[in-house]
Amino acid sequence: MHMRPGTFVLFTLMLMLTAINIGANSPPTIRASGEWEYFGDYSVLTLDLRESYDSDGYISDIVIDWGDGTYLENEQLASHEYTLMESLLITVTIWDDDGYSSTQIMPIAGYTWRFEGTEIFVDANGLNENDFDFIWSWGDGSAESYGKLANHNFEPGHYRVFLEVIHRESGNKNGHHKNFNVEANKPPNLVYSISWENIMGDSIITVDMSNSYDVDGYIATHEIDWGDGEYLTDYSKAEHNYGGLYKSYLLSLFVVDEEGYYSTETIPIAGFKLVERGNYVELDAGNLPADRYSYTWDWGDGKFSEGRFASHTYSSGTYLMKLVVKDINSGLEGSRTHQFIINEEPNGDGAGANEPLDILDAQDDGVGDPTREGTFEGDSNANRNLENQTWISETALWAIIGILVTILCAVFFSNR
Ligand SMILES: [Ca+2]
Ligand SMILES: [Ca+2]
Repeated sequence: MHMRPGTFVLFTLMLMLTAINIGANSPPTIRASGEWEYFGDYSVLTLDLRESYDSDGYISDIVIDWGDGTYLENEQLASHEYTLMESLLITVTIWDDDGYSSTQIMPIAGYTWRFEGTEIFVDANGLNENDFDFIWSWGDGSAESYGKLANHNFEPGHYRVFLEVIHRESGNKNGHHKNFNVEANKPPNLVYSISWENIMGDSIITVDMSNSYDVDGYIATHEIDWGDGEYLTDYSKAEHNYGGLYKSYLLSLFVVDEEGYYSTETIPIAGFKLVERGNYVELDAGNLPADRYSYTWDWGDGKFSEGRFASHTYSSGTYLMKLVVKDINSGLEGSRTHQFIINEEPNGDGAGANEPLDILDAQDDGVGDPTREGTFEGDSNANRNLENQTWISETALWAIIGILVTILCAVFFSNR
């Protein structure tokens, strides 16, 4: 085979050039800097790659992986929004004209938080604890490192919590701070509704406190004192039978948070005993403290009476009588209605309207107390810890007194 010398020289030169080229090409150099702007619930990072270069060629391709599933190609100056609720990794890859590439990774610090009372619980999510360090500076002089999950108890005050995430291998890092106002524990908010049903002459009340909440913790217990000696704990919704409701009661509701702070409300439950003599009625609403509760009787005929005891003389007709029992201080009230149907019954003696009227029918109309809803935002009273107050029902008190008397008697007689 004959080869012309010129062809051989060209071929050799090409081989040499290729070899020089392979041996000499440098991958591109990445120079990145970032700037943050903060906008309340999100932040914008502007990433500047314009200082990046290729020493022996030119940059042909740029890919930015923002770490949240989105990418951007061929921008040297790029902005991206972050909520900073988790730690992320930005990966920048740059290719040169020879198809060589360089990659740089940059962590982004972010975290979620929640408070239980004055204690913060933080979670940096995302990145792997084997490759990254997480350093939490609490803003009160203390700091701890290395975990994605951390918690810290504050004194009430204002704190700047700083998280720094460091990539161990490269040393690349990013920090992010959030400001917190830490306040003393807030009492829970009592939200309740009350509904009535009258079944076979019994008054059944349903109390629902399940919408109650605690802004800085959780509700640990719900308690109900029905006011008739019955007491219930650990139910947010419950039903109770007040029977014929022959007197008024005080229904007390409690919600207690995990730190023992509580909110309470006491609602009057209106009830009465009824005595009928012809068209004359006598009522007794029971013995709630007279200085704290008012009783208003709306006879349904345009007339009103006040006080625990009341009496009224009706003329013939149908009347919806309503008793309202009101807490003078709180304004909370309970009501109960009763329908009187009073007919003039001629007895044949011709005396007509001057005859006593007979009550033909006096029945509970089942209206009862309409469903009420209330919210309680807490007052100075509610800031006290439950531990400072002994809650004891009247029945329990008498039971304890009974036991004490029995013990004293036993001691007294055994010593004789
Ligand atoms: Ca190059
Ligand atoms: Ca609380």
